[in-house]
Amino acid sequence: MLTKLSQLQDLLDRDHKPGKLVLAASEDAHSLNAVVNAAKQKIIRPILVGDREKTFGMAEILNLDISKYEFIECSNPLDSITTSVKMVHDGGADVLMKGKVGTSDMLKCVLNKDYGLRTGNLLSHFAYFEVETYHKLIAVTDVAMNIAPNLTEKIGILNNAVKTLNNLGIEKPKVAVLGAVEKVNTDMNATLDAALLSKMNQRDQILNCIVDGPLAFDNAISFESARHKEIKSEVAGDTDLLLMPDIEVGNVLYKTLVFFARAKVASMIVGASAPIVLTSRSDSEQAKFDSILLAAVAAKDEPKRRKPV
Ligand code: COD
Repeated sequence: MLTKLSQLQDLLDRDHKPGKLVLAASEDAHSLNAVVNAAKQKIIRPILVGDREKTFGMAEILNLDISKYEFIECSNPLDSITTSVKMVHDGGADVLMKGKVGTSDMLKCVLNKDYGLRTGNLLSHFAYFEVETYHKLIAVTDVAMNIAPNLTEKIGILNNAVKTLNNLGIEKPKVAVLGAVEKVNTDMNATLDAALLSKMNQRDQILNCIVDGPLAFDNAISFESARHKEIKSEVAGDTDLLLMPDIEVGNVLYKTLVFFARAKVASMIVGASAPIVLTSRSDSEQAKFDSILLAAVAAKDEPKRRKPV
């Protein structure tokens, strides 16, 4: 059972061959620090793409030696993203990472039909949290890419996250599909979708996990709360993955865990032809480092890279 994000390092093979990570718009202090740290620990080999003057100036202030890394000059962030995404598309790098660029600009480029990282599947965001008050790592999806997923998109988001957890060694993750209440309320769409997803799981239409919902947040993560409400569930109180009803709820939960609960987090985009480290600009250097680690583990588990479409 994983209880700390640092345990992800144990999942890299002893003879781990660091893959190439391309940092798009490298003029970002936290990202630069995290990438150099990950390179020193032989987790990845960096390629920096961005504004040379700003990147090297920042490295000097941070006392980082980036002289030995491959550097590609791009004068503006949009060029940096395009160059970086194309590089991963063409097989020149194994992992993409967002630097000082907007999330939606980055994602639009990733979804580009000609040179993006589409696979034909849905792409979604996966966040993995270490929360002091919970007994194991807990995943949350989707807090940053799919805005208001319909049932079909929720199935895609769920499958992406389950596959990621399976690759991290969690054979049958327990999935709580969240609603505001734990009973189906026909006026609350999230509870209807949750009930359908649970039934699809029972009927083997969604595999390799145990899905229950609707569950409210308290009974999803607390045995006491579930017992108090007399909820009989294999998932309640022992959830590995929280499936969010939409981006607003997900994003507020993400930031609440980080800012109020001081949780640690690693996150990435899954379902693309390569792992994408996509942290928010306000995330700490530690969150960026842990996200690189998570992506490196994910890249290792996909040796036969899915071809971009
Ligand atoms: N997976 C695969 N293909 C997708 C996905 C997806 N998740 N989303 C869209 N597509 C495909 C569509 O099928 C279509 O072919 C093409 O991409 C464009 O689709 P649009 O027009 O619906 O998408 P865009 O380009 O307008 O927007 C896509 C974004 C991911 C940019 C958009 O959904 C978005 O802004 N998401 C939120 C990002 C954000 O601001 N996050 C911040 C939180 S920190």
